[in-house]
Amino acid sequence: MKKFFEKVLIANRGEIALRVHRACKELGIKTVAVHSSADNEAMHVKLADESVCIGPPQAKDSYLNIPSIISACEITGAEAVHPGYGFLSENAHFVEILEAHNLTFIGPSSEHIQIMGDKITAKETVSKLGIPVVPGSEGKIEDLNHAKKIADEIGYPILIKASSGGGGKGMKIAHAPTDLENAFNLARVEAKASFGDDTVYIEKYLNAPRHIEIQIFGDKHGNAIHLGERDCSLQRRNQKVLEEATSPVIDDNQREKIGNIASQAISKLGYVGAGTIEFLYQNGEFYFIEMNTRLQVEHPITEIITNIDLVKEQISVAAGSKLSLKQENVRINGHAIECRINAENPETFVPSAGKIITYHPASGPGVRVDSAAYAGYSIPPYYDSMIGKLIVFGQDRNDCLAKLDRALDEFVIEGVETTLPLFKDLLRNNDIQEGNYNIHWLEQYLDQ
Ligand code: MV4
Repeated sequence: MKKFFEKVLIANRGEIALRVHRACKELGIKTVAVHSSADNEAMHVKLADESVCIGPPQAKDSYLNIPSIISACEITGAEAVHPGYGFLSENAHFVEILEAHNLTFIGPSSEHIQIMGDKITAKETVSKLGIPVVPGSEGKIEDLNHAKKIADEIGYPILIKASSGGGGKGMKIAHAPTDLENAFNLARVEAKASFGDDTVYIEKYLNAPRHIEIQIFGDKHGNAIHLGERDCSLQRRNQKVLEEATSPVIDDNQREKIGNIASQAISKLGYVGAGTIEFLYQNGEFYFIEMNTRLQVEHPITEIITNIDLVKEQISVAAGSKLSLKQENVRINGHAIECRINAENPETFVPSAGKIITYHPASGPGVRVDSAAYAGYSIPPYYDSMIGKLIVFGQDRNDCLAKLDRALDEFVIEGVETTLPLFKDLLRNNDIQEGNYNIHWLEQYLDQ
């Protein structure tokens, strides 16, 4: 077994810090946990070989505190940093600082993070590489007259998006020319307030698409592969709730076609590490919206249907190894579904911080639970409310749904409210059973 690094620092918390720790241990790599003073009793700290407290509870003072994390690397002698998702995972400045300290970032180059972080540059870059994009302005909108011209060309409804945005912040729809001035001004004001940058662009508004993303991987030798798609259409307020792979609406031919377009683009770009190319999918067509330059929360469903450990692969390519397999050896098998279990009221989604009294995760055939929770653990109020992920896999979608139904009956969490009951409700719904949903489905269902 190849080690790749002697010691890796994990710059994250919760289930993803544990997930990275597990991959490191299996590779014979020592781990360093970092944590805030609110996370002294956290599972990722208990399991790591060493731990360093990097600051007070607020993320900006601890998990986002770059000097503290660099110091923790120097004190412990860690050679590489895995950022997980969120926090510093898509921070190009952090990557530059690591490089200046001779530390390896387990992820892409700062240049690629920067390109994809600017949504106009990202769209222009991938479009030139042959990826289909949503019709819209080429580059930024200069003023209202420019907006009018573009909107008339592509036809209403149109969407105004912030170039520094992503995740839906600062988006405004104009259904007709009379809406345009208001939408344009509002989008710019919101973009300025949220990101300190009022650069906006325009796209044709797709009214009822699915959100389908392709997992890609590149190495430092110019190789790239794709690992199929994930359907992440079931979401509420830009937070994914349930994801599945494969998508109920994509067949093998479509997967191969969009997958090859994606991996060829990634190879030409020289992109290194794990990445996700996000598309809207409507009327049989894919339209690029954004690229994420990190490991994603929902990566386990891809691991299951491909039988590839994405975190080990990240570590291996960061150390300079070639991708462990070629595209023709990537086989997609069965079906996987992930449910995000949050400490929230299942109807109002109000966060429910506090102490977990009972914790009995589901298990048995076809069940994986990625979580850092345990009985007696107190969920701190400072971070996101995800307690863990229930991941279920079956031979096909129906088998997977049956196993999910059974696993949800087994899972018991007491002491805090959780979103577990929501998934039981969803499974009883005919549209869910048939895979018949789009990005608006869940919000409409919850409004009834
Ligand atoms: C869109 C769209 C419709 N048409 N772009 C929202 C988050 C950001 N990543 C992109 N988003 C959207 N862009 C065009 N041209 C609809 C959305 C959208 C959405 C996309 C993916 C998943 C959930 C969503 C929820 C609402 C809106």
